[in-house]
Formats: sequence, C-alpha cells, structure tokens
Amino acid sequence: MRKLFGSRFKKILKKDGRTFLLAFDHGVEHGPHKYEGIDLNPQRIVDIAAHAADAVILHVGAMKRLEKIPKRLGLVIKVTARTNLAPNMIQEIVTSVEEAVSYGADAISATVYVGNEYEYKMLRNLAEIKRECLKYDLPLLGFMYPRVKGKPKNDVIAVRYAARLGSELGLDLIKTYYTGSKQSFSKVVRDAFAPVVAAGGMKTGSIDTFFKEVKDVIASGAAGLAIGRNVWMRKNAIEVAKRVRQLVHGKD
Ligand code: FBP
Repeated sequence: MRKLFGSRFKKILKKDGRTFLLAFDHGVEHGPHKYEGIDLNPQRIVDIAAHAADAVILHVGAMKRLEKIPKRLGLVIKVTARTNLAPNMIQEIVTSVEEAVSYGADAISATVYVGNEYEYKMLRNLAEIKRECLKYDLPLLGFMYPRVKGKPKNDVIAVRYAARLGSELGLDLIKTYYTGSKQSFSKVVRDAFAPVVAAGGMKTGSIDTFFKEVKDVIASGAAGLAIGRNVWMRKNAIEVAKRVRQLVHGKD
C-alpha cells in the first residue's frame, strides 16, 4: 500500500496533527485593488510566515520571486486559479505539478467550488492533479469551497458535504470555510475523515474576535487553519501570527 505521508507532508502537518498555514493567493482570487495600502510583496508574507507558520500557500509566480525561504517552512503551491473579473465560478489548472515541483513544492493545492454548475469540470481537473501528485509523491490540499445557489458560502450542510467529498476523493488535507461555531464545525470535522483546516476569512474588526474563532476551530477538532487576511493585513502581523501558532500548537 502507498505510504500516506512522506517527509514533505511532515513539514506541513506536524506531529501533533495540527498545522498553521499562511495563505497568500489573494492577488489572484480577489485582485490587488482590494488590498490598497497593504504591501503585497510575496517576500514580506514569507518573512511573516518564517516567524510562526508551518507553511505558506502561494502561486508559482510569487514563489519564483522569493529570495529567502527558511528551510523549515513548507511550500504549498496552488495550481488552479480564477479571477474575480470572470463571470464563471470555475478554477482552471494554471500550473503543472511538474512546474510546482521544480520550484520546491512540498504540497499542491487546488480549489473546487462544490455545488455549482462547473463542479464536474473542477472534479475532472482534480483527478488530473491527483494523478500528477501521485507521480511526484506530493500531498494534495483541496480548497473545498461550497458555491450553492441561494446559500451562503459557509452553509453548514454544504460545508460538511464539501469536506466529506474531499475526504472521499482522497485529498490529504482539506481547507474549507469556517461555519461560524465550534458545534457546527465539529460536524464538518467529524464527517471528513481527512484532516480539515478552516479558512481565516475577512479581516475582523477586533483581534479578540479573530482569536476566539481560532480557539473555536481548534476546539472543534480541526487540524488547524489556513489564514491570510487576518494576519498579513494587520500592522502587527508577526505578533498575530505568533499568537495563532500558540493557539494551534499550544506552544511557541
Ligand atoms: P483568508 O484567511 O484571507 O480568508 O484566506 C483564505 C482563502 O481561502 C484564500 O486562500 C483565498 O484567497 C480566499 O480565502 C478566498 O476567499 P473567498 O472564496 O471568500 O473569495
């Protein structure tokens, strides 16, 4: 039987079964205009991650520009994309796993919008990406994001279903929306037999609200969080990232 987790995966999912990922694909997902006044230099994000995160999630172009990458930091390269300018909610394959490997990827990530009209295409893409990951023995992180007409993105039933789908399809790690309470998210975690991480979401007004959410995610049994805006949009990003690390791993 294929060994599930190679040493590269250990850089991402730690011995305690937890992980803190710093997400930085927003220049693609939302566009730089949404982050006016925020320094979107990839090196700044990696420097923040170096202090506290287990891994960063980047597109390959950002990866190529980095000058310093700490050895211990895991690199998750995202291979699907769409812009916010496009009318259709579909992410296409934009980077080959081979290219990601050539830039030192420890894991691959891809988005599936579960429940929308293009779901079947994204699932087909996922199958292709899985095949490539298998070839290079790389773990696959799936952004299993519901997009169901008439329902919010974090609808509990849809999130549970999306996370379960990712588990059934053999993803090594699942990232999905936080459903807003530890009770509801614990159902997501319970139904998904692969480890689940919650996305951080929009920057909250109060930092305490955000830290409470991190605590609740961990209390729900999740493996951790993949956070972007709530860390790198803040002036004291390194400090915030260090606190998240403590909350996720229970130590500095
Ligand atoms: P955040 O912590 O900033 O929410 O980042 C997590 C993330 O999944 C990013 O990787 C991605 O760019 C973004 O959220 C997508 O958010 P949405 O689907 O709401 O546009």
